Amino acid sequence: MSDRIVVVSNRLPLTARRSGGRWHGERSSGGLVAALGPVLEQTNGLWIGWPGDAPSGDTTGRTKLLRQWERDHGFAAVDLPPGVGRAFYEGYSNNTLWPLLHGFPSRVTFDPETWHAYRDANERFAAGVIDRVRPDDLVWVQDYQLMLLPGLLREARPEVRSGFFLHVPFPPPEIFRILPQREAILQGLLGADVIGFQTHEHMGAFRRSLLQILGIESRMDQVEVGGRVVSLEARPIGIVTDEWERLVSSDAVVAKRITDLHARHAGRRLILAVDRLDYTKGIPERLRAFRHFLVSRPGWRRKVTFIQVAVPSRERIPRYADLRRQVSEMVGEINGELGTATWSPVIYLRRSIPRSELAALYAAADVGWVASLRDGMNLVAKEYVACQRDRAGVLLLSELAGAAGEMGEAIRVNPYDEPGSAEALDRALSMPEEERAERQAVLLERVRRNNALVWAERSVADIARAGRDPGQVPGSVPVPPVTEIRRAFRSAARRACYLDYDGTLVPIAARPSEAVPSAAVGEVVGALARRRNTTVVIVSGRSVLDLERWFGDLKGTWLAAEHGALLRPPGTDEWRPLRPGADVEWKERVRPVLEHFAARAPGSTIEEKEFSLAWHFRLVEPEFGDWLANEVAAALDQQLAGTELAVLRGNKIVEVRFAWANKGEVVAHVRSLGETAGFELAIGDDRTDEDLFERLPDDAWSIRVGPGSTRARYRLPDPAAALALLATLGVSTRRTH
Ligand code: GDG
Repeated sequence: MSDRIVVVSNRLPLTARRSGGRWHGERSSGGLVAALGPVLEQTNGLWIGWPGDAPSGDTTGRTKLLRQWERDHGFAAVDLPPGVGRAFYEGYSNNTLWPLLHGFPSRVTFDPETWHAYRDANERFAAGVIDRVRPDDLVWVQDYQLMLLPGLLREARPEVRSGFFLHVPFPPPEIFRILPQREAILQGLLGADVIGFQTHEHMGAFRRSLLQILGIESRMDQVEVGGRVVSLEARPIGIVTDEWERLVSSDAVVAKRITDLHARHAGRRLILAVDRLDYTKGIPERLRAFRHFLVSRPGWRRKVTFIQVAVPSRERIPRYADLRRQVSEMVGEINGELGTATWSPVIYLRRSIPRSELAALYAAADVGWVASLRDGMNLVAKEYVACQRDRAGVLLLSELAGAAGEMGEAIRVNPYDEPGSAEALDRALSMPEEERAERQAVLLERVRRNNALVWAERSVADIARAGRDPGQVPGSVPVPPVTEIRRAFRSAARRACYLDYDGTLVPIAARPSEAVPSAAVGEVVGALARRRNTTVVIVSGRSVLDLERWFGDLKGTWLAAEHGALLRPPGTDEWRPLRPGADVEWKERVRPVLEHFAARAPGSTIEEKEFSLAWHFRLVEPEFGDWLANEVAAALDQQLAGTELAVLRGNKIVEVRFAWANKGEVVAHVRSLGETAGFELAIGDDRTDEDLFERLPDDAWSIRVGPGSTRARYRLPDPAAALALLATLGVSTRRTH
């Protein structure tokens, strides 16, 4: 890894503090610091973030300290004026985005002032990056406080590669769309080259929001915007497993604490929960479930103790202060109601405890209980497993935490289900040792393998790769070497040419019916097809009717209609389906949906082909049409999930067709007939032609017509240039076969 890494996060790993008139840095011990430390060190990297409030009065000492940090540690401070900092952090970040992203719309506060502060703060962070970044750096932006930053950086420094990682969930579009600034936030993120999520579920929700809100279609792992490719990755974060294991196995202080805990709670099973005091963590829900457990299973009373560590967090926000009161009251209630003179059911530690104490608790607890109502990942689950090592406690894990996707051997719980959680706790406490050991061994192995260092390295490698694929950099795809192509064409024993129609052989017309081929097109394609040992395939999204009308007389060419769903081999009049027997009864279900939308948008039409249905809205008022198209696509996407159908959002069209009906399949079919040895060429202008390019071998002559990112090797500016190239191949000379 040689490129310098520049991490940007809301907080720096050091906070500037004054005590006794002197300024010093206080380290935060977060997992992110431990994970990123090694990659930053290796590359002599930079970390840019906020160093904590600047008090009024004389700050020369502070300024000196911050300068020294940058020089000695590569920690560069971005200051925020107090008003901005608060409205940015407590306001928009934690009162708007946090509840929204966690799927609690009723807790979201919308305040235009805080939005301005959020933008302002993101601009200040961006300026901090822009001042320092070098062209070869890899910038890696962390989390929801900085969602506008990738876009701002892209505007100012388009050549710099950047990534963004979202530590928290991304909600379904039905929730995300209530955010008044939804477009700006999505556009901000799309400034990055790579957007990383904790889980595929969050990534899928993001993709659906892109479609519904911006009308941008995406593939499973990438999205094309403004001629760039943005990669999407699911990269679940891990912990620095070694550090936790070392604490438990060889730290004397921790060992002593573990012994003390066992002695103090002898004869009782320990249940442990560790959270920031945040409503997403399900603390009241878990207390209720624990009470239910004790009430419904009195046999366990006095035999268990539940230790809840809750670190105060965001206390200036009223909702968090309310939660703090609520939890204290609940603990008091349970202990008062069910405790005895010698036993408290719940031990409540409402403060941050040292890591050594935390490690000892993790190691000593028989059950680790995570009850998040929603959580990006939840590192506590992983830390518990790491500290148990071979002791085999049981992890009770909310199915709504990102970690659930990776930790299948835990007992999964729905944190809203009080009796269900009580039952799961009972099961955990009663589980035979052998089963516990088996589950723990698999979990531990996975926590070790997918650790935070691996996460950081992979994420950085994703960013390093971005923008290095020549198809992704505008202007970097060369024009085709015509002489070389002609030479290859001539010397090949067999040759195959795949030609798209609209936008490739003829310019795109305002109305599809106007895109009639000129006489020159017929001549050029005809001449090419007349060359010996040459297979020509016209492969288009058009219907059989259109292709018959325009190319019916060219008996020497293959025609492929509806993106390849139907084929007419050379020398015949007969069209055959690519997959015989494909059932199209789905059209009966999809047609009413399209009709419903068509009725709302005068001027739009439904086109029915043999294997597809499309809704065209070229004549609808553009903004309304686009909005409606997003709705159609989203509605169908959901309805058709898991079927072999695909919903495609093209230029002024939403089309439903079989996922297998794509141009790549045509290549595969023609190749399977053995007609392609020697020379292969493909020309096309849009996304559907990328399937064509993808199926061809690397040394084939693939040519993209017009702008847009592509995996083709070459680019031509327009259909006229494409036609000129094909014309030179069609001309016979004495030297050819
Ligand atoms: C966000 C996402 C995602 C807790 N109490 C003490 C203490 N901790 C440490 C734990 C753990 C961390 O805090 C909490 O991490 P989580 O992952 O559980 O949750 P969030 O703070 O909400 O983190 C989350 C994470 O980002 C990473 O991407 O997993 O979903 O919400 O490391 O050990 N540490 C010490 N004393 C305590 O009392 N020293």
